[in-house]
Amino acid sequence: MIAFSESFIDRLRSAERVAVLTGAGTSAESGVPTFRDPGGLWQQFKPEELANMDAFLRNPTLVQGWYAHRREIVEKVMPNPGHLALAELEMWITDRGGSFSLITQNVDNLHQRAGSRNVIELHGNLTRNYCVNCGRDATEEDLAAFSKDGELRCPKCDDLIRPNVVWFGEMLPPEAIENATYASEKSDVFLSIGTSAVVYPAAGLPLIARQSGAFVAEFNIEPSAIASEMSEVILGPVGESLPQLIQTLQG
Ligand code: BJW
Repeated sequence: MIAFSESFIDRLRSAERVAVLTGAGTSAESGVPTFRDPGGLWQQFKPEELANMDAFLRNPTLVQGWYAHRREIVEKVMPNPGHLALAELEMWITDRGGSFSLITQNVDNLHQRAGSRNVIELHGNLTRNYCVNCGRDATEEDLAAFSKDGELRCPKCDDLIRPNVVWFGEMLPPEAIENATYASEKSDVFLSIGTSAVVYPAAGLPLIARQSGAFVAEFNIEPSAIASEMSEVILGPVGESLPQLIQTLQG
C-alpha cells in the first residue's frame, strides 16, 4: 500500500478545486503504447515523419496508416483502474460541491469511456477526422475506406482527410488551453499523471499550478522532466496508485 503524505491527503480532502493533467502513461495499462517509453510509439516510428503537417503532406498514406492502426488499438482496449479511479475522484470532489477538471493530452477517448465528465482535450481526439480542404467531418464509412495502398480522401472534395489531433508546430484548440490554464491557476490540488512532461504548453500546466500555490502531486513509474518542481512524487503504475489514492481518501 502506498503511503501518501498526510499533507497531500489533507489538501485533497479540503480542496475546492482540483485539476488533473494526464498523459500517455495513464493509458499504458490499457494496452495503448506510450510515445517515449521503450517500445513506445516513437521507438517504432519517428515523430518527425508522422506528427507534423509537412510529414503528412509528404507521405499521407504512411501517416493515415499510422492513425488507422492506433484507432484500431483504442477501439479494442478498455479503460483501466487508473481511468476509473479518476472518474471516481471527480464524483467524490463534485459531490462535495468542489470543481474538477481533467485535462488530458491523450487522444484515445478512454477517460470519457471511463465516465469522466469534465474532460479538456488538449491534443484533440483520434476518433474524429476531417478534410483538410472543406473541413467536412469524416464518417465511419469514409475511414473504413482506408487501404494501405491508397490515400484516404474526402468524398465531397477529394482532398486529404486528417485526424483531429494537434501536431508539432500547431496551435492547441484555444478554448481547451484557455480552460486548462484557468483550471490550473485556480486549483488547490493538481495531479500530473503518466506524462513525461516534455511537450509544451501542456508540461507548463503543473508549473502554473505550483506557482499559483497548489499542492502538485506527480504519479508516474519514474520521475518526469519536472519532478523536482513537484510537491510530492508517487512512483508506481497508475492502475495501482490511483485506486489506492481513492481508498485512502475514503478511509
Ligand atoms: C506511466 C506508466 C504507468 C508509462 N503508470 N506512468 C516551449 C519550450 C520548448 C518547445 C516548445 C515550447 N512551446 C511549444 C514548443 C514546441 C512543441 C514542443 O513542446 N516541443 C518539445 C518536444 C520540445 N510544442 C508544440 O508544437 C505544440 N504547439 C504549440 O506550442 O503551438 C504554439 C506554437 C506553434 C508554432 C510555433 C511555436 C508555438 C503542439 C504539441 C503537440 C503534441 N502532439 C503530440 C501528438 C498528438 C497526436 C497523436 O497522438 O498522434 O501529443 S506529440 C505526443 O507527446 C502527444 C502527447 O500528448 C505528447 C506528450 O506525451 P506524453 O503523454 O507525456 O507521453 P510520453 O510517452 O512522453 O510519456 C509517458 C509517461 O508515462 C512517461 O513519463 C512514463 O514514465 C509514464 N508511464 N507507464 C504511470 N503504467
